Amino acid sequence: MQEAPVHLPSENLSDAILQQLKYGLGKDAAHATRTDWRLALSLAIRDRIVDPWFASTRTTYAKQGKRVYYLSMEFLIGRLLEDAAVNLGLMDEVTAFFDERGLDAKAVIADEPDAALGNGGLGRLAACFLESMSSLGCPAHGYGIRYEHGLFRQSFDDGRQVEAPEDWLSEPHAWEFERAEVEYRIGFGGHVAEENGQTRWYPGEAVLARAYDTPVIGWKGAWANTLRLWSARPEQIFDLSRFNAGDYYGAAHQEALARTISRVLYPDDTTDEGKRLRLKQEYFFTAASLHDILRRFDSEYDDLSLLPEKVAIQLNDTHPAIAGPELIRILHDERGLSFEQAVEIARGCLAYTNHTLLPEALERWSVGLMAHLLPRHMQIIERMDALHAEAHPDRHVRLIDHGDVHMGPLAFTTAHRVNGVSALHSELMKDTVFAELNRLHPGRIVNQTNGVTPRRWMLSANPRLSALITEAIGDGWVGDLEQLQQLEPLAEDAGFVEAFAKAKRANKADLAAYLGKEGTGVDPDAMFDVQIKRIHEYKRQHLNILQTIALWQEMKDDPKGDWVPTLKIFGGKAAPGYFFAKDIIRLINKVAEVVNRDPDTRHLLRVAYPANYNVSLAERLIPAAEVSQQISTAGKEASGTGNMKFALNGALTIGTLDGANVEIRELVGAENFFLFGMTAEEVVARRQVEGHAWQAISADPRLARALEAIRHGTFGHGFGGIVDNVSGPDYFLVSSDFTDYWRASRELDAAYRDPKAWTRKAILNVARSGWFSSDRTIRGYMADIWDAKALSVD
Ligand code: B1N
Repeated sequence: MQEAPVHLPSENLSDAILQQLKYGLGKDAAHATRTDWRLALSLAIRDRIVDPWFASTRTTYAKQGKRVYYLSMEFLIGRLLEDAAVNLGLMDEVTAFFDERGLDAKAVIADEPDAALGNGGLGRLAACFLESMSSLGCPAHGYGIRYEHGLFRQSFDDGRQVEAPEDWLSEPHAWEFERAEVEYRIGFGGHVAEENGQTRWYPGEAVLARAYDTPVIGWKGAWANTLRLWSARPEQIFDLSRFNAGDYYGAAHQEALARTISRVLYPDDTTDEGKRLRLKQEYFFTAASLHDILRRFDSEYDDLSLLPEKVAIQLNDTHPAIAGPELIRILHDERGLSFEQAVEIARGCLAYTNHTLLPEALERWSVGLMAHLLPRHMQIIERMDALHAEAHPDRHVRLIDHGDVHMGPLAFTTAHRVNGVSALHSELMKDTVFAELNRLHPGRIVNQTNGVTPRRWMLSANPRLSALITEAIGDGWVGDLEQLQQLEPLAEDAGFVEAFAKAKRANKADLAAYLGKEGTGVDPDAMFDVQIKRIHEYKRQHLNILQTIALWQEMKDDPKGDWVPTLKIFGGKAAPGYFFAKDIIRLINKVAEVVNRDPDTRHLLRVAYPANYNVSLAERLIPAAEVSQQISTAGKEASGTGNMKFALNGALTIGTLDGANVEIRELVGAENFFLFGMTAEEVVARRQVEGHAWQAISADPRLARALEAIRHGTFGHGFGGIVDNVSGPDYFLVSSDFTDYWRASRELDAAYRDPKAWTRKAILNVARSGWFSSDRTIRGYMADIWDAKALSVD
């Protein structure tokens, strides 16, 4: 943690950086390391955020605006320096400052650790939303956990994923302000007592939640919100009597236990392990956030019935769903409202976003565990369950079923709005997991299709394309992404088409140089085909690698054929306990080894799998991509957000009708999108066909041959699990979709052979992707869910 700057920020950025280096860090320019420069720059930029940040807070108080609270277990924020510099319009000055000193600004920026306080799309969405809420002037706080260790670091050993702890806080962190005075006591366990007709919970143990604030500055620096993360501390630092008795371990026990709560991010993406610590984490940050929200409310108003008018609380999936019972507990037990009033006010404030329909990802907690850790909340859940059953006696929705508390239905019944993250996903929610609840509460489910912030995913990640766009249509698109539509006519302009292709080629050359350093020599003129996301059977990286194997085999048959030289890039981590996904990783790495050294084909096909995919690597890969692989089994990917980033950066999608792919295809045009595969409905029907995988393999000799090569050890051994799965149960229908995927892949090759026509399609993808800005998404939440108004500093 850095000390607060001792000097007022200088007007001139160069002077401010030098001042911070000297007075903030105590370093002389002659001896400054890259990290010193990075910190000095960060502190100088942070200084410029403070005034707009204070002004935003003052404005919200003065105008008594409705505040939005975004509760999320994950904020995958990545690096913050460039975001801030870009939003404040300081990038040119920053580059000039380091140029003058013979230093590389890019390297200084890349020195910042990538804050990986999230697993994947859900956490990155929260980060894009924070930036958009600031850019729009929506008064908001993000609330989450200040994990000491973010998502594990991935490396490969003989193709196998190896996990190492991530340690971002071991380096100085320039962005946060520790708030030692903002600390809440969070209880667990204990017992519940009735006193004078009032119910009181007496926790058996407690930890302290301490606040750490990171300002989030919006576009053009006009507004800034706060990301407040909680860190767990013991109530008592250590047990002095035990220490004095020589029991050093015992003395430190309490502290270790407490700190464990904010120690590590759970590395699960879309599957949940029923772990007691996870439930503690969930309650810990939710309770601390609610205390904080109510403290702020109490400082302004004295009538609790105003709460829904002044406070909107968004639950990012069910991870903070204990907010319902906790808010009801506070309002009823502690503030004396009737149970019914408390439920009504809580529901008026709360809204819930569902991010997945995968059954294994729908959170449940055993009644025993819940009653043990949160006895009063368990009683409240039971009472709500009974009330719901009473109100709808002929229905079967239960919050508690087979000895488990179901967090989805709990979140649904304690929220006034429930939203899905793409049009298809929201419809499927109504038809499947929440069918019954949707009948009971028609209109409660709404859709807000995800989005991505153009400041990070275009302006900073792709400066070449950004400059080209700004030259063509001005810079209004950065704050209003739909303006990209003005590029449409330029798809017919030979000069623009050429400049666009040149920008993409330069991005590819940058990436080729980077991958070269990583060990995969690649040809920047090959077609760059990218699949980056968590490794999961439903995302079907194994479908992609099977197709790659089949392609390699055909190339080997006919190396003189008219092939499109292709670079297949994979990136992504598997949950450490997800062994099938780890086998897929090893298979991709082993295929890469074989294919990359094959003298017959190495000029035609390469496979690259850079380790430790994270936000910063995505920022390198996406601007250089030409093909975006979005090939999940239809009905399984709730939305996707990578798919939007690719289209926005001019990659063409090969994909299924799943999640937001459906909307991408509608907007960019079917002729600019390579569709394949079964629809969600067909998927359900296909699973009923006896021997579907075997039938598909028998009908497609390419697929049969690729599977045969794996079985015979062409890529080493130990892949029987994958082959058996896709030839047998094949729940994710890899085999059944293979033939159509092959067809679409070859159509893609054919299209790539005509560079002008390809670039035209790429330009149309960019021009028609404006709708996927997270600004649009946040406006939707503000209007349909939060009833919140944007403010501006006068
Ligand atoms: O949320 C993203 C979507 O774009 C993706 O399609 C979706 O898969 C992703 C348990 C999850 N759904 N569920 C999770 C993450 C962590 C965890 O412990 C579930 N992530 C998604 C944004 O809407």
